[in-house]
Amino acid sequence: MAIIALLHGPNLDLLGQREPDVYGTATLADYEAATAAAAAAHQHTVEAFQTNHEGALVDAIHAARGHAAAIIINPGAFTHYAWAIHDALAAFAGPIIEVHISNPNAREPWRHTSVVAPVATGSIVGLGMHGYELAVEAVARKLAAA
Ligand code: CA2
Repeated sequence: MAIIALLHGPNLDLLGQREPDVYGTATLADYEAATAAAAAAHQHTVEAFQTNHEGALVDAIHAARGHAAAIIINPGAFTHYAWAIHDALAAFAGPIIEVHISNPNAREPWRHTSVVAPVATGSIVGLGMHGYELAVEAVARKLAAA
């Protein structure tokens, strides 16, 4: 059994409250519950955290070092420019799955760059909640093979 850190960046606390055409109607609590259920099927535990502050997200990534076996992270808009998030993730030894609810590559050009992708084990975009369940499957398989 392993701990998976599920980390969400800015504005994702608004899920289900605005922009349902882009992000659907599920709330952040729904995402966390679906991820936890997928992890429980593999006897893993999810510890979820959301913040609107870059430094707090860096701190959460640091806290995962030596505590969580893997990170599933949706850094929100930090994805596109926050090199401090990149550097913090680079210092994490386990699998890192970057997840986006929408497909940033199909949206505005400034969303096409991810500074997180180069330090992620893999990235899953555009699949909504299913993307989080797939991220858990990927983590579970990586941890089983480790
Ligand atoms: O598609 C994703 O998961 C994103 O990470 C979401 C970020 C966006 O900046 C990325 O480019 C792609 C934005 C999250 C904002 O979420 C909201 C949800 C409801 C209402 C308003 C914002």
